[in-house]
Amino acid sequence: MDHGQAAAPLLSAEQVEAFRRDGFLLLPGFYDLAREIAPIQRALHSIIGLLIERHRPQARRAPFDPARFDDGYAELIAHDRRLGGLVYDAAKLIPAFIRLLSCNRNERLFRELRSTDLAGIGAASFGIRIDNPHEEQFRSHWHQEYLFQPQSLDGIVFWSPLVDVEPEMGPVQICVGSHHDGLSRYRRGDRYAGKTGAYQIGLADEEGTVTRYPRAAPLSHPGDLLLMDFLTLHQSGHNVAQRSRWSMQLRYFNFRERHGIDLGWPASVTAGTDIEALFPESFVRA
Ligand SMILES: O=C(O)CCC(=O)C(=O)O
Ligand SMILES: [Fe+2]
Repeated sequence: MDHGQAAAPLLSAEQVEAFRRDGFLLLPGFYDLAREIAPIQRALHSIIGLLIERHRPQARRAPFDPARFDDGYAELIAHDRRLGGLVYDAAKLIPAFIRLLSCNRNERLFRELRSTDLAGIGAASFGIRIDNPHEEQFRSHWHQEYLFQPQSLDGIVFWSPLVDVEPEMGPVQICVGSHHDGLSRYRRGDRYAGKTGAYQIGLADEEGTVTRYPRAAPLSHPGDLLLMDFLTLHQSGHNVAQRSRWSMQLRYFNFRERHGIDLGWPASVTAGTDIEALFPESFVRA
C-alpha cells in the first residue's frame, strides 16, 4: 500500500534548507482555493449569517463572496463582542476545516521536513484566529510554540490566512533563525499581567531576546502556507486595518521525538496542560 513515500517530494532541497536555516518558510499557493479554502470561508459566512439573523434581524448583508466572506462580522461584534467568541469556537467545528487539518499533503509535508514516518496533530492545537482591529487582549505576543504545545520539540506550525494579509493587518512577525537557540526563559505576569490565561506568559527578557534577531513579517494570501518551527520566536502583528485578520493554525508534531515521548505528547495549554509544572526550568519566578 502506498503511504506517500513514493510520491514526488513537495519541497525542493532549497526550501528544506531555508526552513532549517531560518526557522520558517512561506509556500505561496500551497492549498487549492476552490476545493480547500472556499468551503471554509463559505461555512464561516453561513455561521456569521445565522448569528446576524438571530441577533440583528434588521441588518442586511451580502451573499457569499470568498473575498468578503466575513461581511457583517465587524457590525456583529460591535453589537455584542461575545458573538465573536461563538464564531471563534464554531470555526473549529467546520468539516472543511477539519479536512484541511488532516489532509494528506499536510502530513506529507511534515514528514518530509522532519524525516519521520509518524506525524501527529497536537490535541486542541488547531483553530481559526480572528484578530480584530485594535484588540490587544487576544493578540499573541512574542513566544515559541513548543512551550504552549509541548507535543514534540520539532513540531511545526502550519499558518494559513483566509484574507489578504497586508501590512496594516499586522502579519505574523518572526525572529529569523531564533529556533537555533533553543527554548527561551519565560515569566508569568509582568507586562502581560492584564491579559487572560496563558496570554499572561511572556519572555523573561523580551526586549533583550527579540532584538538579537533580524525580523520577517511575510505578507500572504488565502491558499498560502507559512510554516514555523516550534522553537521560532514569533508574535502577532498589530491589526490597524478596518477588517479582522482571519487565519488558520494547524500544528503537527513528531511522535518519535525524544522530549515528546518523555512528556507523553501533552495537549495544548488551552486544554489545561500545566506548562509551568512541565517546564519548571524555563520559568523565572517573579
Ligand atoms: O496569527 C497570529 O497572529 C499568531 C500566530 C501564532 O502564534 C501561531 O500560529 O502559532
Ligand atoms: Fe504561535
